[in-house]
Amino acid sequence: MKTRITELLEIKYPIIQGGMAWVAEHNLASAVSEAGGLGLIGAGGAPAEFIREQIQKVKEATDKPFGVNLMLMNPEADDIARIIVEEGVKVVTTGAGNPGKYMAMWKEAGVKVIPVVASVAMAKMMERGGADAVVAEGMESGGHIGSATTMTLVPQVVDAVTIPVIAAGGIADGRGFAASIMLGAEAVQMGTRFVVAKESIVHENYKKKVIGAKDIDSEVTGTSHGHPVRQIRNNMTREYVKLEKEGAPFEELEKLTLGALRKAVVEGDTVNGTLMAGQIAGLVKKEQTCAEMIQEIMAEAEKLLNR
Ligand code: TUI
Repeated sequence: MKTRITELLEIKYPIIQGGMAWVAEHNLASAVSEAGGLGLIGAGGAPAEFIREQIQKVKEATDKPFGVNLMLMNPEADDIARIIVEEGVKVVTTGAGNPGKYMAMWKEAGVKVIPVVASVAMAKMMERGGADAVVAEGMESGGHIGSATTMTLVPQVVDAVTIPVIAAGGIADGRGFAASIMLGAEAVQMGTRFVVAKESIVHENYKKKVIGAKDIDSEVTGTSHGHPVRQIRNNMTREYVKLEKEGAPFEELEKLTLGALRKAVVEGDTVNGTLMAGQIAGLVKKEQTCAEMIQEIMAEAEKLLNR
C-alpha cells in the first residue's frame, strides 16, 4: 500500500510505532522497522546520551528508516534535538508540547518532522511551521492525551491541513487501520499493540495486564492539573483519583507517579506502577512478533479496503 507517508518516510507499510517512554527502546524500534513499518525510539524523560546510544543500537540492527520521538517536557530536550541531527536520524515525532523552536534546525538538516497533535489548531500551527506530516492522536490513546476522540479529530485535521495525517488512538488491528484510511489518514500510529510484541522488553506482568484488559479498564489521571494520562486502572490510579477528588495539590499527586512508569515497565510492578495503555487494550489478545502483527493488520486491512 502506497500513501504519501510511505513515500515520505521510505517505508513499506504505513504503520508507525508509538514513541512510548521506557517501552520504545532499540529492540522494539529496530523490529518494527525491519518488519517494514517505522520504528521509533521514545525519548520520554531519558538523558540525552542514553538516547544517542539507543540510536546507535538501532543503526547497528537495521539499515531501514527509523525515528526518534522527542517528548518535549524532557529536561534535556534541547540536547536530544541536537543529537537527532548529529546522528543523522531521518524522522522525528514530537509529543506533549510545541516543537516550534527546533523546527528550523531539523528542516535544515533534512530531518522529516512529524509533530503529534491533539487539536486542529495545533495541526494548522505545525503545518505553518513547516511540519512534513502530523499525527492526529485521539484520547483513546495511552499516556498523555488531549480531549478529542480519534473518530472526530482525524477527519477534522485532514480537512484543515494539506500535509499527510497519521491517525493514532484506539487502533490495533486491520479494522482500525481501514477505518483510519476512510477518515482520510495516510498511515496509523499504534502503541498499545506493540507493548506486547515479542521484541518488546516490557515486563511480562505488564504485558499480561494489557492482554487481560477489557474495554473499560483504563483510567485517566491528572485531569485536575491539566496533564491527563491514560493507563490501566490499578491500586495507584485508584489512590490518585481519590486524592484528586479531595483536591490534593499537584506535589502530593506527583509522589504517586514519580518513577512509576519505570516500576511498571522494568520491575513489573502492576500494583503501584503506571501501566500506560490505550482503550484498545481490550482488543490486544496475544504476544506476537512485530512482523506477525504488521502482516496480520495489513492483510486484514487490504481485504476490508478492497470490499
Ligand atoms: O506525548 C504523548 N504521550 C505521552 S508523553 C508521555 S511521558 C509522560 N509521562 C508522565 C506524565 C506525562 C507525560 C506519555 N505519553 N502523546 C502525544 C501528545 N501530544 N498527546 C497530546 C499532545 C500534545 C499536547 C499539547 C501536543 C501538543 C500540545 O500543545 C501544547 C502547547 O504547547 O500548545
